[in-house]
Amino acid sequence: SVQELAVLIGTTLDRFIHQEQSAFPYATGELSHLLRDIALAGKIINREVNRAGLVDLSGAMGQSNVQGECQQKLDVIANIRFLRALQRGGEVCAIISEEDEGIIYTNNDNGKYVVAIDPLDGSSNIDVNVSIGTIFSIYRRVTPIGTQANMSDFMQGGRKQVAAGYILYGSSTMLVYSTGSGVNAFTYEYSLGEYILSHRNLRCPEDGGIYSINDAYFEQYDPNIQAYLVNSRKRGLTARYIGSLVGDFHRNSLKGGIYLYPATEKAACGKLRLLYECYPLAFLAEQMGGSASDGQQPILDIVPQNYHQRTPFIVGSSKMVGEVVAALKRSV
Ligand code: AHM
Ligand code: MG
Repeated sequence: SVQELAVLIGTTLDRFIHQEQSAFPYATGELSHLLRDIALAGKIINREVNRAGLVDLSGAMGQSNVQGECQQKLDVIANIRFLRALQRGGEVCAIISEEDEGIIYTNNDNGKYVVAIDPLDGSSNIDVNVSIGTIFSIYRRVTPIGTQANMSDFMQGGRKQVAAGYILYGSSTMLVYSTGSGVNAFTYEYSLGEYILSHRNLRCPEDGGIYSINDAYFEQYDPNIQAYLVNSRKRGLTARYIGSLVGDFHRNSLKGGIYLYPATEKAACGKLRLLYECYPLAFLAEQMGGSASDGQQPILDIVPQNYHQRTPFIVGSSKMVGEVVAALKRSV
């Protein structure tokens, strides 16, 4: 059976979640369910992502889906899938998504958790068969169970995340997450339809040889960032930039490296969003022994003000992030 096969090749996500939950005798299992819901929605998105190249083809042939709607963009589809999964799951009372302006209520006021999510990040890579990802962040609500959730549930700050993670739709599909006791990665095995534990307790190398930044904005960066980049070239670092945050983050976490999206002249706070891009990846980075900063303070210490706020983002190997932060401090 599929179960037996999975046992042969390793620990499945479900088994791992179950084991992790059993380690906490008072855990009620809702967070486990929630993680499973996200993983399941990820499988569905994965299928859509894999078929993306065929979508235009069916459009060209005049096909529409069962509801008679025209094919929708993949990021819109991903948003619908995740919202539906979280709504049906019953553990979540409210959601913030990159795709929606305000709070999305799930009609489950008894849910204990709220989720901030970027359903499909890396928009410029979606239509061209390049890695993209889902990023999620989970909090236990602070408003009373049974009442309507509100902004305060989402404005707790990055250190209050109870879990965070991403799904990378790359050359293979991976779910990487942490509940605050290390980071584990699961690779999706297509024929089994299971995520299999492939990287136990991921650690980010303290130092690395890769830097990832959009070099086209060089002239717009702070002179200290410019100096850091010039120096990086002299030191013989190598440049890797997909323009897909999840992919760039994943690579650098495994190999050792730094990702930077600093402030530019046009965007004083950079581009990336605090709640559903930077907080969750910063949480993972710290859990892996790496670090994440906005240049002044750790990302997780930023006090949030609104749902879609942006922040400069410097993340990766702790030594490299430290060097950039030190360089920026020299300018003030
Ligand atoms: P998105 O949320 O519209 O997809 O934008 C986020 C993406 C990141 O994945 C990526 O690191 C960055 O934007 C790339 O931006 P740029 O093209 O300015 O370098
Ligand atoms: Mg995004």
